[in-house]
Amino acid sequence: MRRSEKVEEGEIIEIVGKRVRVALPGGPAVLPIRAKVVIGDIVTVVDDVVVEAQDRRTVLRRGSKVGVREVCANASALLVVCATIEPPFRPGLVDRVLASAEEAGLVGGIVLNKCDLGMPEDVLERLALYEELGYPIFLVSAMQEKGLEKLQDFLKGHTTVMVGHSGVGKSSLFNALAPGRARTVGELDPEGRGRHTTTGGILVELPTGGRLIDLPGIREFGLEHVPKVELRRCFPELLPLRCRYADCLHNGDDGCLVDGLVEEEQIDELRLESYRKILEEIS
Ligand SMILES: Nc1nc2c(ncn2[C@@H]2O[C@H](COP(=O)(O)OP(=O)(O)O)[C@@H](O)[C@H]2O)c(=O)[nH]1
Ligand SMILES: [Mg+2]
Ligand SMILES: [Zn+2]
Repeated sequence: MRRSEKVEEGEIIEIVGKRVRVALPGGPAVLPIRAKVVIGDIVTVVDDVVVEAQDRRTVLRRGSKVGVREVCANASALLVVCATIEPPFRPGLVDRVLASAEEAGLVGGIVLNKCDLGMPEDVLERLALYEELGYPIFLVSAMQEKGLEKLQDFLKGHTTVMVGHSGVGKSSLFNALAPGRARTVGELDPEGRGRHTTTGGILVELPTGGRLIDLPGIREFGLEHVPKVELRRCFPELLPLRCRYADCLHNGDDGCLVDGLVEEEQIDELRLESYRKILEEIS
């Protein structure tokens, strides 16, 4: 007769090649997986094997040309990390990430890093717009460890995912927020290739409170998984619009109010451009 099974509940805190590091009641362990899991998943572990992911409160997805992937589970906030310069601020990427946050039901926000290099006027103007839309903005310098208090205050209440283009200072910021959990600075992000998982993601508890997920494998943030009519919900300024048709996609068709509102500067032109560009990518 088979001896009784050991059943535990754990949380996926790191992807280690084809295995995962799981936080278990008795401490973390690297275990094999028999189910599709992502960082942040609460899982059932039977006899030291991850057999099942439990129901998720949230799931963050990202689309790309090769399909849609789940990147992490149970997060509550998504911050896009940008730089003042080097690399330049890219509103298109910011819009995509914020839209992904809306879609996943996460609180979206922006971290502007490298503030020690000066603050370009046009970037500040863009940020004022995002702030008006309700997104929290954090101005920091990871290198000089400046501006971190306000960010840490925000992080306290959340499990936060940080994404951003290579070179903006994600690893530096991660190291400043979670000392001792060193991420390599100045390294190009690998593209995730794991069959079941993303490459190299990690979830850590912050000494100042809250939890942080670093997902280095992410370069694109497509929204191919969002139905066309749902994309409107991912842009808060489009929500109150009452065009002639209730299912108006705001692409300038008969009876659409959007272009008029852009003209009146009630809706930002670049935001609308981002929306329409994403809309076009959704088949
Ligand atoms: N001036 C300045 N440089 C920074 C800052 N944060 C990171 N860097 C530099 O930017 C480069 C990329 O940083 P890294 O953390 O690897 O970015 P990642 O690719 O987003 O993980 C490195 O040369 C860092 O030293 C900052 O706050 N100010
Ligand atoms: Mg990095
Ligand atoms: Zn419309």
